[in-house]
Amino acid sequence: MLTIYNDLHAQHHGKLEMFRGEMVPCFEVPARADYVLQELRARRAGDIEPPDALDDAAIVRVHAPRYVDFLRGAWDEWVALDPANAARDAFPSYWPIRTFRSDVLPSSFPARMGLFSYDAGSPLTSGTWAAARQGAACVVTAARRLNQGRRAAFALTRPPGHHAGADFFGGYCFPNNAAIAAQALRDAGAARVAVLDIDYHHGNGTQAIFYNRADVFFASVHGDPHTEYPYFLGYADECGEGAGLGANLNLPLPRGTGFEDWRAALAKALKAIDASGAEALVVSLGLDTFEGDPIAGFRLQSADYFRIGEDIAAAGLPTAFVFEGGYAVAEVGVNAVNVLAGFDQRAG
Ligand code: Q9C
Ligand code: ZN
Repeated sequence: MLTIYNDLHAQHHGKLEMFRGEMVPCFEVPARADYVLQELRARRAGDIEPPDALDDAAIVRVHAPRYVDFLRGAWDEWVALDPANAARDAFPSYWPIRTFRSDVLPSSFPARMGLFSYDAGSPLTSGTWAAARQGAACVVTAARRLNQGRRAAFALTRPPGHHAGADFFGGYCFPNNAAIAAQALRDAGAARVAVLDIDYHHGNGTQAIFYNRADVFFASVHGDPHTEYPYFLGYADECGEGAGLGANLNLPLPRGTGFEDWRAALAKALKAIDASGAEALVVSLGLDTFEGDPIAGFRLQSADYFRIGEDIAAAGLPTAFVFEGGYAVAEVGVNAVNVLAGFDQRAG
């Protein structure tokens, strides 16, 4: 499989995240992508290329311009608040929850940090924008390679993307890479595109971006939001709205679910994607479904990831894989490349 690698990913390097009243070391670390790259090389899993150059137009196709402007300047504004901030990552402290206004764009940077986020677990660092922007370039390049006739491509990038909405960050995500990829495929001529999200956590950002659209079908298999992050979206009764009614499928599963039940849910998602008439597929490839993941609760084993790749290949669609979560750092490379190898073997 062709890999488009984000060579700038390590510029996003959060130190600590807020967890239950204390700051703990980040789970979303540069080593995650390093392990995947190392495994791709060790197994000679295909060519590894940098992305084509990108302006921000593809990002603004799915994100609000004022949010993109905010991300672009956020680090400099953070340091301008206090030169000592250069030594610590930026976090929000205030959020405009129900009854507050979100139409006003306050000049205060801490206020805008809250306006454009929904959790305190996603540090913004000096190189977040550089890394994130190059990540968008990776997914647009992957989409381009599909249009040039490739059966599949893998965007190896971080930070991940699927929790980011049109105008907010959260869940370690800033731009929504999968949404940018899906939109790029639409813009290049695919009449309908599907996003299959197999990260442990519901892809709330991707769902929200496409919720009222019929042209991008979203299907997700994830931990039940009653008990699992992101808690406030991802329930089975969310089916899309307006023109998008019927183009959203959530398959929440209880914490502790093993591969047999998980695979049955994947089959349902793939059946729905087939029925949607999608001409191309974007896979939000989270590996935090692994039994050893430190922040998630499913019980998949490394060998199961081959079967996942095979099942996805059987859908027969041009497929862009986008790297999302997966925090068992030492195993994330093996598990990711197992999916790609299973896909390649089945796709031939
Ligand atoms: N102490 C992705 O997998 N909070 N994001 C977990 C851990 C947020 C996960 C708390 C999890 C976000 C892309
Ligand atoms: Zn996740």
